[in-house]
Amino acid sequence: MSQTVADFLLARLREWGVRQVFGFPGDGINGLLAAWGRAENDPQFVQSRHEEMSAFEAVGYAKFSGTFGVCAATSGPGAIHLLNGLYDAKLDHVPVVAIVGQTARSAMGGSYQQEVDLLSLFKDVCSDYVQMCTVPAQLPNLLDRAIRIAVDRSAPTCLIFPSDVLELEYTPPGHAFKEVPSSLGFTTPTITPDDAAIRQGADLLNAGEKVAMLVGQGARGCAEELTEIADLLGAGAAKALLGKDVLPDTLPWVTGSIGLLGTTASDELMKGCDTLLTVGSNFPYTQFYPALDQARAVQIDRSATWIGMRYPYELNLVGDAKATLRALIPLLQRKEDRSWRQEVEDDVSDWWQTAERRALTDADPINPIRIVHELSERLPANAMVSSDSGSAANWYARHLKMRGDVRGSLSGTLATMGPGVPYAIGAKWAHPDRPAIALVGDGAMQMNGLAEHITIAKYYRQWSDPRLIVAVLHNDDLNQVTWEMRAMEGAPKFAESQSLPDVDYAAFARSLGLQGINVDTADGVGPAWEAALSADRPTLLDIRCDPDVPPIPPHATFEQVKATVSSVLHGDEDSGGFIRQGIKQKVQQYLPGTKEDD
Ligand SMILES: Cc1ncc(C[n+]2csc(CCOP(=O)(O)OP(=O)(O)O)c2C)c(N)n1
Ligand SMILES: [Mg+2]
Repeated sequence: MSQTVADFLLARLREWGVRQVFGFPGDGINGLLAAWGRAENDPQFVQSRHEEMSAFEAVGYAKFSGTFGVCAATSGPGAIHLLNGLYDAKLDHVPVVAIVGQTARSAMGGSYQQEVDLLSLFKDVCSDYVQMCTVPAQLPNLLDRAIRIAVDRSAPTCLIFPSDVLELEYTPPGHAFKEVPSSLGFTTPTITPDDAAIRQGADLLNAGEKVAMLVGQGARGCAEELTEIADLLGAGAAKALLGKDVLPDTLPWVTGSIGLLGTTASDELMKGCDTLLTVGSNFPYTQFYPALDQARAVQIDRSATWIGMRYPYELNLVGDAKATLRALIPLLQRKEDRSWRQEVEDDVSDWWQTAERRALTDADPINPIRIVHELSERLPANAMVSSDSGSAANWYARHLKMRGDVRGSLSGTLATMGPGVPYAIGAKWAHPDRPAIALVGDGAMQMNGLAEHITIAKYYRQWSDPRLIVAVLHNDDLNQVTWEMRAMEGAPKFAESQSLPDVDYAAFARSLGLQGINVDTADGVGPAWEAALSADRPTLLDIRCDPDVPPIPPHATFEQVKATVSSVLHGDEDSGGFIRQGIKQKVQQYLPGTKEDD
């Protein structure tokens, strides 16, 4: 039998090294599914419960593997379901290729069933590259470019296939007018700023007395260079959310996360520095940078598209982070006065003491911070950790202590609910021999996580290390929203919107043949992590935790916050009168980013 377009598409994906495609079927891609059968499921079709999960799994795969992810869906509704996951890829700069079906060419433009204008639908999210394949000879070039552009720009791209095109006989482009032959692969250049620019950067850093570094995901793989620079300059380093795994938190000069989800030590670092070196980060919240006239600053970023924003940088160095840092190192002078470095290290040590105190403060029934604290103490050095949006993101950012080769991620920029579990699934396909751990709110579980446990149960036996652990922060509340309402609006919890129906998450996991553990005492948290980490299968930890522990901003003490919380709770019951008298101001004291005069 001759090769169809779909057969060729799968063969080309194999040639690009693709091992899994995260997808969900439908008749827009029937021709592709038939080809998959003929190809004996190579690359493997990984079936989710919902196309958005397929997209998140592709994003998770890409984030944790360092290569690109591929997802597939049918025309119309399937394609639409992919969108949120693809936006997550776009906003966090992750390479993902989406393959979607379309109605047959003979029906296009006829307002046919499931016909949606897919070129327009994907035009924004896949703005770097979205194309429709209408004749077979287009194909190798379309696919090769979709992959190259996704990887080169760290962005999602999309290919649309009318269903009948997938079933056509494949004919390669020839040596002819208006045919576009193509080729596989590419090498990535290492861009370094020129010598004069490096010299200027070094001069600026040498002139400073109190150097702070801000590192983001663009600095991944540069721990050695950052350490050398921190030692030479007596500097400290704060980490943006997506760069949390760039430097381990075991280093005494690493201040942890920055911003609303940040630590006291990062806050002090930014407030006290006279020089800022930003590497591979576009951390958006200006108010957490040094004051505008406080520091001289230099930024390193791989792309001029993303450089120079957020702070009035004196120098914007476009270059590969590792190569640029390496070029800087020989020009940097060791700072003999180590007092700033000592200050940074003292603040770091204070922060971790504060963190522990907060985590071990009693709450009813369990303090959610404790869940992450106990995990930090037991975290395998090769773990891959994801967090969902919601209160878990606060505890992940601030309290999870990264060390060894631990990798971590979350929806940093779109901050969408729902990727915690599918990211962990994507991570397991990237590294089946490493444990994956997801921190997920009960709202996110009800939205996506419960259904995706069916996917976990379906596939876990294929992973050489079967451990995929989901810790559910069971608070019967969309708690992050409840706290945002209190802080930003001065409004009490609106139960109709935020209270969640109670579900036995662990029982659901057990019903699927997974390990499910209900945890309702603080002393049970540590042993529950241990049971999950020593299990021969995936585990869901259903942990009852206190919705009255607020996301604490850098400088509030736990005791202050506890006092505030009880006032706020009283206000909730008081249906608003008490709120107007002062809760707003009180909460604002503890949650920065709100205006005094709101
Ligand atoms: C798709 C989506 N819908 C809504 C939101 C707004 N939102 C952010 S956090 C959150 C609540 C999360 O609740 P849950 O998962 O239970 O976590 P908790 O904060 O209670 O720990 C909501 C609704 C969002 N970020 N994404
Ligand atoms: Mg919740």
